[in-house]
Amino acid sequence: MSTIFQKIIDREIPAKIVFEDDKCLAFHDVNPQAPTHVLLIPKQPVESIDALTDADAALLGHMWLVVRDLARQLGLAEDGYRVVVNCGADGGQTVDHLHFHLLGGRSLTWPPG
Ligand code: DGP
Repeated sequence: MSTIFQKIIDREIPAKIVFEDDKCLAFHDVNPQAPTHVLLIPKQPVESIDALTDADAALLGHMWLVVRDLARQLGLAEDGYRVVVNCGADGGQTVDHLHFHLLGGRSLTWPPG
């Protein structure tokens, strides 16, 4: 089944895209929880962290480096930021396509709810 994020990859629905390459896509979250809230997703349809395989190691390494660069480009690196990946029902995952939340622009509290 095609998720809302697959529809964004396929340009079937609009999103405010901030980065794209052959492996991944980043766009602003529609319901931001911080002044900057961007989602980074792989273009290949991986459901969640739990669905990852050893073959995805290079993809994940690449995505972390994209997060690093995005944080710098969005002006978050100096003051800091948070990267969150929700997994499954108890983790609060609502879209079954792996996504990294990049949050910043304010001081974030801990622990999460
Ligand atoms: P999670 O709860 O971790 O599965 O986060 C899903 C996020 O996806 C949530 O913060 C809201 C965001 N989201 C859901 N639908 C859309 C959409 O159609 N467009 C955009 N830009 N973000 C969406």
